[in-house]
Amino acid sequence: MMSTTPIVTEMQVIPVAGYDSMLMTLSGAHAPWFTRNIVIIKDNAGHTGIGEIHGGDYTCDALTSVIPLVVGQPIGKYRAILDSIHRASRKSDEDDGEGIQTLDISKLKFVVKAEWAIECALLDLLGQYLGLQMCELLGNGKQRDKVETLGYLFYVSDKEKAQDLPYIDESQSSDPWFRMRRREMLTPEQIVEQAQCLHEKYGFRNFKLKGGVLRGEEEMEAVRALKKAFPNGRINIDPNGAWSLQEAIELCKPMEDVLTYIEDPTGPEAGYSSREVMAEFKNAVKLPVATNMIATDWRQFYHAAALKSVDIVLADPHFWGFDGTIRMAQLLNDWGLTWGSHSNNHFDITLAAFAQVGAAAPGHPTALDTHWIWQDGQNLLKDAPQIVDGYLELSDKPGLGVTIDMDRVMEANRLYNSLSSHDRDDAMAMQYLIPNWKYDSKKPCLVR
Ligand code: GKR
Ligand code: MG
Repeated sequence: MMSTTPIVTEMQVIPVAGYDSMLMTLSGAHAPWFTRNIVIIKDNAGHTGIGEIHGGDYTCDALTSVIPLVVGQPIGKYRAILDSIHRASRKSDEDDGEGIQTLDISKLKFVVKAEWAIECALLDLLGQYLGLQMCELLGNGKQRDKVETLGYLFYVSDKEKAQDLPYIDESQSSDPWFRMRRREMLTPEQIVEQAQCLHEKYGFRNFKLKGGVLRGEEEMEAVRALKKAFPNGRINIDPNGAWSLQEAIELCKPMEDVLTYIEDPTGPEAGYSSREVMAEFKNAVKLPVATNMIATDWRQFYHAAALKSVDIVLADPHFWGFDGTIRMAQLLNDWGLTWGSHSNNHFDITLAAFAQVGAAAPGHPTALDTHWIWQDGQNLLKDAPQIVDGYLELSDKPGLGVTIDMDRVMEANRLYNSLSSHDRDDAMAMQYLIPNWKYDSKKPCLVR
């Protein structure tokens, strides 16, 4: 009889919430909380595997509905398990296929694939069974021991302007970054202070400013100030497609010696898709172009690659899966292009997963995005990975290499259950700043 790997005995899906700052983006202002779904899978060898994915009832229901396809299966057949989930899932009637090329965040749940949290948990179990780190099971195996990450800078609004909303207060913290991250930061000087504080705490030398908030010229002023403060630093900006093609060219041409890359400068316009518009942008401006908006699946990537619209694909494992992300990293490396990862707000289980994919990506990935600095301290792990000297450390233990803290998970689940809505809605908090504010993919959120 063929020998088998351990059998899955149990799969739990636990929705959780954590606290956030009033971070500003094209979509509006982050609410006081963000939500995620945690998957915990146990096997009959006594191991526990974990994964984390975006929050909300849509993703939670998708995960819960496939539990029967996972329990009872041998972990070594994880590819067949994922295949059975793909075959069983069908496109939602609400999913118009646009993806997030206009950063309509109500569509994010269609770009995120719930089953990648299951893939993570199964690879965690398989790694523990084989005594190998998860990165050894991906692509060509481990490429590095630590993964470069960037300091993700955000404009932050004054939470006192939304007094009904219970934003977390850390003004009494002994940690300078924890105190700073909850207060208003809207000027170029404050963005530089933010970067300096992050450099002190985590050692970042690379920074990305989330744009789409103020007028493009004002945001470029902040980018110039950052470059002055960190002359050897790699500085990027991501306005999430807020600028028209003409505006993007005018803003970015003078920045060719300042920016390292520009992320999603433009979106769809005048009947052209953002893949076409970004190709035209690339003809006009000598800057590498990154995206997490116009290539979020293989079909979109086919068109983006055919049009040469991008140089850097920020292929996030929550969109592409672990196997898919590394497949993308290999392909980009073979073609002389660059892989990196996008992020949304997340807990430390996702941080540990970023360490594993970052360690397995071949070539020279660009420093990975992570929102975790805005959540640092709200750990769901007993041994959260650390960012030291700008690098995310990789656990040397097998699998994902970390241990879940169930007390913290259940606390985060209680917070989730206390919320009236589980979906991200950046218009809600934004309306405290600008009454009747409505999302417009072509207008920075504070420009109305
Ligand atoms: O978390 O507000 C945010 C980001 O703006 C997010 O929505 C984007 O998906 O960070 C992301 C990006 O790089 O486009
Ligand atoms: Mg982006």
